[in-house]
Amino acid sequence: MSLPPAAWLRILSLPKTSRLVPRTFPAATATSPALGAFLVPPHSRRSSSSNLSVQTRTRTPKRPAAPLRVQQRPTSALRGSPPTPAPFLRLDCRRHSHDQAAAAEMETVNTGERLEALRKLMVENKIDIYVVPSEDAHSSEYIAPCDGRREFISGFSGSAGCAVVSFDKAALATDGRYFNQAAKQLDNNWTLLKQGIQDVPTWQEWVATESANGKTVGVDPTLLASSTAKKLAGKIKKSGGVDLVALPANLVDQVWAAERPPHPAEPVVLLETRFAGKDTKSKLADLRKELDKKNAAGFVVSLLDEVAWLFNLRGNDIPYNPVFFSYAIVTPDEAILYVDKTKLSDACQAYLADNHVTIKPYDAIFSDAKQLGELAARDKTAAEAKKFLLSNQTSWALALALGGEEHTEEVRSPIGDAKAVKNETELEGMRQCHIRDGVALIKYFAWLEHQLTTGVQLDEVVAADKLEALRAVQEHYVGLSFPTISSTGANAAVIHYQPERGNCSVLDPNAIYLCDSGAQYLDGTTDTTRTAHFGTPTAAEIKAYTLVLKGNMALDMAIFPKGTTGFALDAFARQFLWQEGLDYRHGTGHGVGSYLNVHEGPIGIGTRKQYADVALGTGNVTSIEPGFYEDGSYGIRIENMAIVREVKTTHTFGDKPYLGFEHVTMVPFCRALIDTSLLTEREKKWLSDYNKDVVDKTKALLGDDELALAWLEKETQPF
Ligand SMILES: [Mn+2]
Repeated sequence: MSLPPAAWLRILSLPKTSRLVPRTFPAATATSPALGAFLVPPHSRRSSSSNLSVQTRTRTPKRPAAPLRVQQRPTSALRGSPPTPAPFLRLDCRRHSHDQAAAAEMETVNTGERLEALRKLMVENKIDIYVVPSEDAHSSEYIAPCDGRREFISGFSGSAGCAVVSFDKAALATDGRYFNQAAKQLDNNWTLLKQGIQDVPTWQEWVATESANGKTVGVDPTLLASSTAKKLAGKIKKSGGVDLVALPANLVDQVWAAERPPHPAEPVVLLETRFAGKDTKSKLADLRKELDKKNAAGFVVSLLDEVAWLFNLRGNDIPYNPVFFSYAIVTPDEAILYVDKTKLSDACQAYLADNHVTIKPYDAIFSDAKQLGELAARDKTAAEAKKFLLSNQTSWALALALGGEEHTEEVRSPIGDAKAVKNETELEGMRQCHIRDGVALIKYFAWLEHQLTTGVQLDEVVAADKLEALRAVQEHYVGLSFPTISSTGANAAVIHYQPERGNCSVLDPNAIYLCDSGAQYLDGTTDTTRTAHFGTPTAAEIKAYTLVLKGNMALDMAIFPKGTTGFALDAFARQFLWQEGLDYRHGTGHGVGSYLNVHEGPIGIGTRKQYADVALGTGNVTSIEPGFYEDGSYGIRIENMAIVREVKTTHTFGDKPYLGFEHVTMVPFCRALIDTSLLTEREKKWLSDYNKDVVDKTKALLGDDELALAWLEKETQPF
């Protein structure tokens, strides 16, 4: 799966001005310069219909651009689900599946009263314009329902965008993925700012223009990165506005009041060292070494997956991401975890005590940060010498509390860097969970082929449900790692397609079927895409699939010296498409967490120059996922997960280690879509070896599933 923009912003931890574009996304937009980082703009949809032979109900998805991983909507299942007892956390599948109560989503919301209430509060707070970002206080890729402020005030439910409100105007900025959806959902109080379209202002420009003649702009500083706030304040002043003001209370929350969903309070559990591979003591010691190298006063951790990784804890506060609301501060002699203590099991508390971690309430981070900032200010020499390090996605509120630029320094997170280098336990977990995940996928494709070739009608969500059920019985399964992209025919060309229950297409047995899905297991996180055809594919589909597969194999087989970046490697995957004048508008690979977020930085493989900033290294895990999309007709993507390993080479020019990939995904490719005549002997051997590997690792786990055994045999014949 590819990533949503916001995620990449923080994942890459690059200066905002130079972020990578997430995979699906359209060119950078105002809300998030990263939009389009991993993915470049989606193809503009063609109006001409495809020549699909069957009556596939190809419809525009309700959430066209929903980033691969979309924000979940609150459902009754979500609110009512009792927490599963420790030690193993089971994510509520309903909450984490495509079973969103999404039906009402595309309806226009009347925002008149909400805006009126907000404007009243703006008067009371002496501001003229109010900014409502999409993000939560941790720059999360997915947000909890209680953080859906931008959706509440504007009525627009897409995952990316920014709402800005003045006394007589309201504007919603979003990117190309969401133009249709926003146009449908916004009522006539709102102007849609189509980001990336020529002459349409970014929301920052809109705010700057509207603030001319001495207007004051307000924002909740917990929801804006410090660097974004700084730039915005500059623009406002430059165009004649007064300033950007950090308001202590969130105005939208006050309007939302009792209707606002509660802050999640899901249990937090310990991830045993047999899965994590390294204890918190050692991780803290490594971090302190980094702090020492940088002569830093401490590191403030505000990204939820970084906190979860550092303390070997997992939670369930955010859909698909096993994280929990928290912050942490690590200094040379203290480690403080800010979390609602009632969420922590006894085992967690004992573990934290054993690792010399102090627990404080979640909200106490701000007063503590303030105190630390004041201390640093008092001690002049120390203040001169030592600053607090912050990830560049840390909120403006935290940076302000610490005393602003004078006492803080934005860096690429040392925890993010450490987390991306998996230890041997995590790597083995990654291999093992991909075998179990492969078993589920093999059973699924065998079942699906049988259904479709025997005339059974299935829609995209019903099919995805079956896959989820097959995964759920696998050992160490916790939940899905993102909403399954189950797409037939032309829907497969919509890179971030997400089928909607009860309102999606019926699978066309004679069209391409693309399935991009993944799961969370205690020992790892999976993300696999396979494209299949259960009937007679067209020559164009076969050609395109074969070119994409060749690209996947070429990157998988690449050997490169230590220091090589994902930017340099990207062309390995595209070369065969390029030779035909074809390409795809998304990145080629993203890092993945170990039973953590499916999109994880700082590494990645793609064409943006920012991918040149971080070299791939031993222990990194990345996806390899080239694709090709024929709008209105079909889409192809083939995604394996791979570990970066040192390889043996005849020489070692430059006295450097040479690196290569070890794929861990174990699911056969679609034979009906492979044109063998386009393959070299080396590629045929690679495929035969891959198939043998898949059979060796999964066959014994298929039990007496005759359908799966037969399908596996059929799909893995040597080339
Ligand atoms: Mn992926």
